Amino acid sequence: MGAYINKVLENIKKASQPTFLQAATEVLHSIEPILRADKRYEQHSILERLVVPEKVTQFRIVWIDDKGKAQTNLGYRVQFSSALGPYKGGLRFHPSVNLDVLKFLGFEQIFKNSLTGLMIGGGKGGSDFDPKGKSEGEIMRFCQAFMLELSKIIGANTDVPAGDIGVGGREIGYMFGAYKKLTNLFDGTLTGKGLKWGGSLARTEATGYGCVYFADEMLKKAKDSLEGKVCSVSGSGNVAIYTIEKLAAFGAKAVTISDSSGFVYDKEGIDLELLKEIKEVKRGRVSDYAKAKKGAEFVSVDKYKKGTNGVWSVKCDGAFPSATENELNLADIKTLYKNGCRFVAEGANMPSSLESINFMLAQKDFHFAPAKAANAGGVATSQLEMQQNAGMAQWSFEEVDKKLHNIMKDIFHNSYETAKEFKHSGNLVVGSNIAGFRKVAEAMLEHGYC
Ligand code: NDP
Ligand code: 2IT
Repeated sequence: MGAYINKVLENIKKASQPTFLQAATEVLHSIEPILRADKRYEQHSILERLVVPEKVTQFRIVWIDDKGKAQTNLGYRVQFSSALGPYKGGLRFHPSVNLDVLKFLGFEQIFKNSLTGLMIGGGKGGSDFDPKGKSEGEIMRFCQAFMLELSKIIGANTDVPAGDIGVGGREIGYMFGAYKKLTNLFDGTLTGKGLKWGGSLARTEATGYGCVYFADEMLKKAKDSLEGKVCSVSGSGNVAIYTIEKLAAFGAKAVTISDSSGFVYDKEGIDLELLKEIKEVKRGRVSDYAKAKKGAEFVSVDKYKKGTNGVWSVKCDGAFPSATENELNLADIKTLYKNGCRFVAEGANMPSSLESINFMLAQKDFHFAPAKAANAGGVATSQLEMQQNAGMAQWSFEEVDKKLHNIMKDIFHNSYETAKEFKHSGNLVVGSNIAGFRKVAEAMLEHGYC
């Protein structure tokens, strides 16, 4: 079976896409037990088919900056798998976006979406556009220009994008406005919409809340709880903010936030109202938080020890990486562990390197909640938004939040039981990847070769 997996990975290596290769390596090796138990997957070339996106669209985006100059960016949509439903996944606006990054994100999305138990396929898109330092008018014109092309390939029953890094409620609003005008449709083609025009209550909070619900379930299984835990959180965007909010509701205390300029340590616990004001209203930086909050300390990235992420040098009981991929490396996890950290719940996509995952799985007294399972609450609630749109309904916050909580509990138990079934008790990487894979692979077998 190892030979089959390596053959598929060799083909990916040829494409020189290191981030996608990393994601595929983790998934393919961890599902080896089911490939060995059920030979149909190899017989019907499931892996070879699964690692190739069904369709990739790359397009040019031309927009006009405030000086009247035409600017050009690249736009993409990777429609990876429609085995379980319409393509579903976010849009990322960040200068690091390229096909490699979007293939990794789209690939992860297939299994994550499968784990939610809802009818959604996997996809991802975005642009190398950098929203930092852009005016409101520039953001709007970029979003409109992006939608000019994207609108041709998406639809409520075809492909339903949402937010990700650099894309929040404001950008979804501008894109929806353009989509509506271009297509003459008012439907559920984007999720994360505003509450007055089809958005779901609790979608904004869903990824962070979901990640904490998952961590709570994981700790409960180990006869422990979040109560009284000191937690380190990275990032300071959508996922980080609502992780911090829900941690407080569970009696835990988040003491860090970060961005690409540095991190803040606030021993007293992050002041959520201040953080929301700085990030959601003023669109500021974490250094502004340290300036405004007495006792909070800002450490800039140039002070980080080489090859490490400073935010993980803070002593904590548990860590919630919620910024970006590969932000928690082997040296970081060793520091966290040495300082007493005993669990990690991934809010970001692939924040931990393969080496750090292996380190966590090797510790008997450590609990690791992998991204595909732990951060699935965002996309799950997006699917609840699609359900509400299809029925022209709006559910209450409590109703959506309750459904989200139940989905996260189900994902935990499904992953936990699947790991046990395949003789890897407690290994949620194996459990979640096999549980996610099995459903997609079965659908592919039933659909025939396509
Ligand atoms: P936001 O844009 O709201 O926030 C991103 C945060 O991460 C910012 O603080 C940003 O800092 C930081 N960050 C981004 N890139 C880097 C980098 N290269 N180095 C250091 N810091 C960085 O995004 P989200 O909160 O929505 O997304 C965060 C993570 O969660 C991503 O991995 C995303 O894919 C994942 N995710 C998001 C979901 C959602 O519903 N939004 C759902 C599931 C996963 P700065 O401002 O300096 O760039
Ligand atoms: O990575 C993710 O799951 C997201 N960015 C959310 C995708 C969605 O469609 O809500």
